[in-house]
Amino acid sequence: MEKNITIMGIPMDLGQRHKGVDLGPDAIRYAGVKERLEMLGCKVTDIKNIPIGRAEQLQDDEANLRNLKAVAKASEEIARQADQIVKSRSFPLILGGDHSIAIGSIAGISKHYKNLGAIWFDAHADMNIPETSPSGNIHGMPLAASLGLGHSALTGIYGYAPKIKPEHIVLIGQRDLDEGEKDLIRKLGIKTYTMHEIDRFGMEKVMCESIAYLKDKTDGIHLSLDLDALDPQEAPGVGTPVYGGLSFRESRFAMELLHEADTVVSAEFVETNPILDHRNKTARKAVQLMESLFGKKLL
Ligand code: B3U
Ligand code: MN
Ligand code: MN
Repeated sequence: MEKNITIMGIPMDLGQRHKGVDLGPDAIRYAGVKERLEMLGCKVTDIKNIPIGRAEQLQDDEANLRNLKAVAKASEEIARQADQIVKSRSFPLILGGDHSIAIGSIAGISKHYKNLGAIWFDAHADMNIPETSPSGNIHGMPLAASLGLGHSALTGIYGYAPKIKPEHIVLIGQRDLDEGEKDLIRKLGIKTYTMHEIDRFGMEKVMCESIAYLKDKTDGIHLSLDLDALDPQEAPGVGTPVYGGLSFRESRFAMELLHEADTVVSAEFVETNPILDHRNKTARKAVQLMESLFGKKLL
């Protein structure tokens, strides 16, 4: 695992309807992310928050794509910044913000890899396109957009498409998929471990299989972790909680196995919403997961 880490905060809330997710990066900082990773021996730089435009100033009324222009504009800037971090040979540790930020982060990072892999921990699949989305919220679309599916204003971010191939993606923790997403997952043959498979086989098998599946065909793995992958009893500070999720214990074990595998090259922790949280516990869990990802041992 890389020891030079660059933290970038993205106070993005335009991809969904809840106030407060824009405060996610600062909630995670308040939970001590920099200090805790430094205690592990990492060299950590925090480039602070990337400014995100206000929706009101950017008129955008595309069909079933809320705040399209504002999200697209922000995505270009996120891509540029993520690109710079990888260029500087540092590990991009991106703090959201809603999950629409993944459109920009993957756009900036994937440029540096021939075959970027992605592991997507989420209660959802984020594989909607405007035609299938029940909400019009772009945070339900970033994985589809990265695959080159959906509106060209999102698929074409940073001047190229697609950013990632279906056979280089693993979905973990799903329990709330829309019909259109299910069809697309089946059609593209995307490797998916829903909560059913996690309960049936256990996290160890799921992670070992996922890592083995991506190992030889990818040259780096991007970790995209939506805090709503965790059960809302343990991580209540998210906009769209779904019961029956991962325990903190399983999630931490997954991070420990990723650390051992040593193939994660970039990561984002998204959807932390301190307004909906209890005493910042979701942000604190996020930081503990990061510690495990970067090698914290229990003994
Ligand atoms: N699939 C639904 C709900 C959703 C997606 N991502 C989150 N919620 N966080 C949608 O609106 O696309
Ligand atoms: Mn998500
Ligand atoms: Mn989600």
